[in-house]
Amino acid sequence: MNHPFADRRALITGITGQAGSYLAEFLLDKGYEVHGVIRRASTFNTGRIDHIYQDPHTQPRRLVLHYGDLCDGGGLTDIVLKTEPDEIYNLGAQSHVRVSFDQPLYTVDVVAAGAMRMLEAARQLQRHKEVRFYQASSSEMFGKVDEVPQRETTRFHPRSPYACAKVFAFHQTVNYREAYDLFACNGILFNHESPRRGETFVTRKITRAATRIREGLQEKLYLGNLSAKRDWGYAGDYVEAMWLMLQQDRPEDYVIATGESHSVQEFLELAFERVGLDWREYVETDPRYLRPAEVDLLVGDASKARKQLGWTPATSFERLVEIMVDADWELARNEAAEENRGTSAADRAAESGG
Ligand code: NAP
Ligand code: G4F
Repeated sequence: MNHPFADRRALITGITGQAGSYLAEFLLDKGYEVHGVIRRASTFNTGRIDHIYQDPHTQPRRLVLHYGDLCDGGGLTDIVLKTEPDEIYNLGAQSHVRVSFDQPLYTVDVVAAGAMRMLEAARQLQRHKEVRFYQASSSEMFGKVDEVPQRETTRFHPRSPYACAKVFAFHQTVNYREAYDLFACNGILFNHESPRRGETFVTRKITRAATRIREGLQEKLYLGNLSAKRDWGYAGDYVEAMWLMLQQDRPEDYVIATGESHSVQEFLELAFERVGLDWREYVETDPRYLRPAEVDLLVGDASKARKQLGWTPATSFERLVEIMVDADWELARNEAAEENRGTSAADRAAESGG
């Protein structure tokens, strides 16, 4: 097949994460050769990309993985200079806000210094060839919000070590653009979710629990603050915006959001309703999930992206909840079936005196 982007090469940090996996699919579909940075782990961590890695249409060598770590600048520079990408997407991060209060310095190393290490590597590559850089900035940077809705010009007021680190990375990205003429963009993305969302983020925690409770695999769900409001979109829609930013004539920063905000409780209501349960009977509050400083309300104004990139989100909040619940319900049914098979095997063994 003749792809218009068949001669393009992209490098993604965080390729094994939620957004990285959708972005890799998106770029491979466009014909890109995709390189990804993965961490060495004692267990498999490529579950979200195994289906594309093993896809015979992706081969030969259209998806290549390299061991690396955002804490290791030398290794990252080697990868960038070796792969010579046309586009770099820096999505790698310790991305959990609550965890960043427990591991502040580690979070800063990966998120803030990590972005800087990638920018430095890009700057070195730029001596030989043009390269474009995408930085995964976050609506968490708005924190204790200065205005509603939040747009590109809204003042930052970060409320966690994670958000402070993202603010640093944001400004360094702008600085490399201005100081070194690097084509570098910040995508200020509001929360995006999917069936591939990590299970400790609130949406996925809810959809996993609702479906597991429905299938008799779990009794209770323990949560923190139910009144926080977020602008939740679908991760599959948001990766296109990242790519579009790097296809423009000039590098700029863009807010990517749906423009709608919903509380954690609204998400709970819809998810439990979808499986025919009343959430009030199953949810309890656990102070362990509260944060030392909370972000109460996020809602984005993506009109710049709509006008300049032609980007709009395709998936509504209600549809997002359905997609996530339905995917987790299938998982829960399989788990329940597995458990029954295990039980009946054990019963048979007991009956036969085994
Ligand atoms: P995610 O699912 O948590 O994925 C994070 C990725 O970073 C994983 O591939 C992870 O590898 C990798 N990583 C973590 N520490 C690393 C290190 N030290 N060196 C190299 N790689 C490392 O996050 P996501 O939801 O896809 O988000 C992608 C990016 O967008 C992140 O930078 C996040 O902060 C940012 N962001 C996310 C949202 C959102 O709502 N999802 C909104 C705004 C911005 P392992 O698989 O090995 O853990
Ligand atoms: O799902 P969350 O952990 O996501 P949060 O903190 O908004 O951060 C996510 O979105 C950011 C973009 O705005 C990204 F930059 C970041 O990397 C990450 O992807 O929490 C959402 C809300 C919070 O207000 C939290 O306090 O849900 C509340 N919540 C209530 N109970 C909970 C829980 N959050 C989690 N994770 N677990 C709970 O039990």
